[in-house]
Amino acid sequence: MMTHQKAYITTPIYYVNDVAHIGHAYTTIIADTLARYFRMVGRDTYFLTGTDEHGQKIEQSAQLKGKETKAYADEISATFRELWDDFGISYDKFIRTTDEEHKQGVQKAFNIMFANGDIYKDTYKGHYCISCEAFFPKTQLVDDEFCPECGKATTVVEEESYFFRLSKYGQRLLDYYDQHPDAILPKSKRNEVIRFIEGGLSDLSITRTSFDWGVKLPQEINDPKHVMYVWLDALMNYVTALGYGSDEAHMEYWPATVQLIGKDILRFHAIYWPAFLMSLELPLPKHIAAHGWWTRNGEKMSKSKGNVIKPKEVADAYGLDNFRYFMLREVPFGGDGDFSQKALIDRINSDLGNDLGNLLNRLIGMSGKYFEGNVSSHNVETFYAQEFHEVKANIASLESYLSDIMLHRYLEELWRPLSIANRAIDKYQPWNLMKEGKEEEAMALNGLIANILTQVAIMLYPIMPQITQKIAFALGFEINNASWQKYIVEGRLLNDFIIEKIPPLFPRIEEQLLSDPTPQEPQKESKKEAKPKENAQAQGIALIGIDQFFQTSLKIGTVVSGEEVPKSNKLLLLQVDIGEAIPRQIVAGIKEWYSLEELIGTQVCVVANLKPAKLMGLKSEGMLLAAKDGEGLCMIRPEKPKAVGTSIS
Ligand code: ME8
Repeated sequence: MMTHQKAYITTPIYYVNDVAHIGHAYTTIIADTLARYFRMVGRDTYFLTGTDEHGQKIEQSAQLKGKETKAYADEISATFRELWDDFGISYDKFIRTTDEEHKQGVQKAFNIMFANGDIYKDTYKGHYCISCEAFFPKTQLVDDEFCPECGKATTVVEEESYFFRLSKYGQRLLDYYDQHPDAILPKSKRNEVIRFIEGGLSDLSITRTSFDWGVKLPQEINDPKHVMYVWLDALMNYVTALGYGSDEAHMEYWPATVQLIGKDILRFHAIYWPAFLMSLELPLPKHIAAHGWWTRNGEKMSKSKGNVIKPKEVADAYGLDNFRYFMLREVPFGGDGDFSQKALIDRINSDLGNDLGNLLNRLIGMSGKYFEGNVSSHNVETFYAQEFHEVKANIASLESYLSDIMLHRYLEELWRPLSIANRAIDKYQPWNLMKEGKEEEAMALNGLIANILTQVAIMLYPIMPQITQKIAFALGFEINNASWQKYIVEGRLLNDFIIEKIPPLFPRIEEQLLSDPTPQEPQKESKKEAKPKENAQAQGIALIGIDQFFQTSLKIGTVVSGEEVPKSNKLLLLQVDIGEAIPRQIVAGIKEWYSLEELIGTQVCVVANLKPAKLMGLKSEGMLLAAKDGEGLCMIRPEKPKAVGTSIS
């Protein structure tokens, strides 16, 4: 990976159908870590993130919220950007696919692919999953209808479409992955991709005509009813952000060094994307690195499941750097991880508090007590040669873990010098050395610890940029390329200095700081006082007029009958009388909290003018009002019986 001096790191561009959760934060934090590392080691680094704003999914989300699509995209895109700014994410560019330059770049790509014969026009007939923005052949569907990736109902699409000759690139892709065995990381994921390609690639439909929230085809093609398929549009962002198709200002950063993604979008990045690049005669990225899923009690996080964890809340409660450390240390890169506050607290108290923070405290304490804060590196090698050299070898081994994006291993290894230092204190017992008049040995021991902390702080900086600068401050230096060069590359020792007494960096956390709705982690009393809620405007909730409110038709209904939805743990199929000729059929995700007996014959509040939707293949003609918090869900019902069909206002 360290073969060329420039470094280009990318995250996926996130859909603006919803605000960021810890899965998004995870990808972005890994990318930020790599970017900071590359900058620290002196590479000319460019770090890209941004938002993916076109396609049917975004258009539908905006409609559901009653907003104009671009205004909606602006709003959600800004929340991503604000979160990354708040987190100090060191991106160089935040791209939006609604940017003009991006659209120009995508059109240029289309023209080139068209001119070289890789694009042709035909008719697409098949199934499309709007949630995944992906086409699936019938053979891959679950029960002939449901998306194999996300389980939602697909829609049948039959429309004129332009196709990309993906089938032409199968062998070239296989050859490429054969010659570049570390192009896909972790390596275990490579086999998955190869098997998929070997199964045969079909040509890819790359335009749509049934909606128009997307990049238009280039004028030269003269076919205005088509817009680009959102994945062609989105994948191109990695080069349009560098100026492809516009000013070409940063194209020298291409090919990317590492493109970080979640495993859900590996197929798009390891098959479609390189095929597009081959067609455009652009080099392929050095590495596509796919991480696993963060889940909640084993389930994928999603807003509809109510198990989303807000990254800002976690970082505010536990500290941003601690959160970063936890995410990278807790889960082997590529594997899935279940988020729990208990695991986070354990990491903070144990790895960070005991192993790292306490070591610094002991150094501050010992140098204060015995040497008026003076620390000297003289004689470190004389008295502690073995420890010193073990640490040196360990630090030198770290880069290989980073190259393979094995950040959990990197951190695991980085903790060895800390345990060497902690063990050295226990073994040599400086208080006894002082009693025995071996002051030089005691001073050299402090010197050893200070130098170990220096090296650990520098190497930990990309993961914990704020805390490590505080450690460096206590030790009298600043972490940057010069100090990396001096203490890591050249292996120089600290000059004599007076240690700065800083407050403990990782105060012990005794109990969960955020309320936690999961049954597996019983909710404890929150240590922090619940903050009073800000008013709606200050929380960023858009205010609406009364007329907008009345666009929603809310009615009193009575549940007249119901049944369980086969194979579903969540859904009930209810018939609800809202005063119309026949009861409405409503599929409600409330089975975890209500039995049919508890519902039939009772009154509920119904959103009566929702567009019908299909859930597990069943038509749903409305929605029941309910409220869910950490304790579970309850229906919203009239206080006294009311005639069915009564409007709620
Ligand atoms: O897929 N655990 O956008 P997206 C870990 N716009 N990571 C997660 C996660 C989870 N539970 N949920 C999301 C898209 N992610 C497209 C990408 S790129 C040209 C277009 C992370 O908003 C993970 O990196 O659905 C995943 O790949 C990405 O968010 C998907 O974000």
